[in-house]
Amino acid sequence: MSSKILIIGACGQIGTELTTKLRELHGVDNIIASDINTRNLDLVNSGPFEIIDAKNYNAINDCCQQNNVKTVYLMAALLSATGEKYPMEAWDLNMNSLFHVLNLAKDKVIDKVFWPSSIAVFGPTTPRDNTPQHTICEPTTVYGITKQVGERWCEYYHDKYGVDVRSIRYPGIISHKAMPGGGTTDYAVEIYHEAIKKGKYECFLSENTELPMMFMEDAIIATVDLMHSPSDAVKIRSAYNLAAISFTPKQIFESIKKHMPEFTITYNPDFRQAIADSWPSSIDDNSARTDWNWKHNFDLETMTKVMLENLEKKYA
Ligand code: AKB
Repeated sequence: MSSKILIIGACGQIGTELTTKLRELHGVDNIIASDINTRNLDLVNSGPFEIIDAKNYNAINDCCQQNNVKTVYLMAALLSATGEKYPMEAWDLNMNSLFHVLNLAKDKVIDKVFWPSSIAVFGPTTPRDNTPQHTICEPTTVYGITKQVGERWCEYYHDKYGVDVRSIRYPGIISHKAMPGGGTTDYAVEIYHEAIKKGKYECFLSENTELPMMFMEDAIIATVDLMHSPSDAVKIRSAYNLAAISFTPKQIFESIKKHMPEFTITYNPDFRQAIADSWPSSIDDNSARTDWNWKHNFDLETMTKVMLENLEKKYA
């Protein structure tokens, strides 16, 4: 049986587009998409799909053993805002799912793991501008703590057990297909939907809150390129800083307004403001650019154009 790739959390914002890309690259039959439910019917009905709870070691193990899965992308997680509401659930899901997959690699059931980290590993004591790869990480959210600890475990499993695990510290990801859920950077997706649907948006962050962001197409290319790089090129086994664009709510609003002059915005910061304030405004990703030739393609203006064009069609 040819070796397969398993995506856990395939119906989520990144999982959805990662599944499509991997199906294109490796053939539909070689990619097993999985999630805890069938919330994305297009994805569920267009290739192999299994219901898998990322917290269930036996379910992941059975799927890998029965299908000759050799690579796992673990995309299931509770994000920063949801994690603050359900701290123990976030810890439970984010940590145990990672241990399950790392242990399958340690036990040689699978060969390779992708696990997403995040800019949430940083905290208020981290240098905010052009945040270095190696710097102070004192996260103040549960999500950030799980990502920071997860990075330590990834590096540990690589160094002690030879596990081929690879990771990226994703910034906020913007896409027009699946919605993000429970993050602090979600406003940068919601704003495009509301612009098209209602012509106005109430932002839960203040107008000058600058955060690192990236268009989905770039995030998917980065993920696939990192996973396809030769092992000795992947020098960082915790997680790579990754950057594309940084902007504030005011700047994204102005970018949309160029296409929709009637669009209006109001600001009503909530508990997510404190999370955003603890994160960097821009990221130094030189290690990724040097080690595996990462480069981004989308800036704010090109992203706005593609987002509005696609959402206009979606809501037409
Ligand atoms: C979040 O806002 O929680 C995520 C992230 C930056 O990891 N999008």
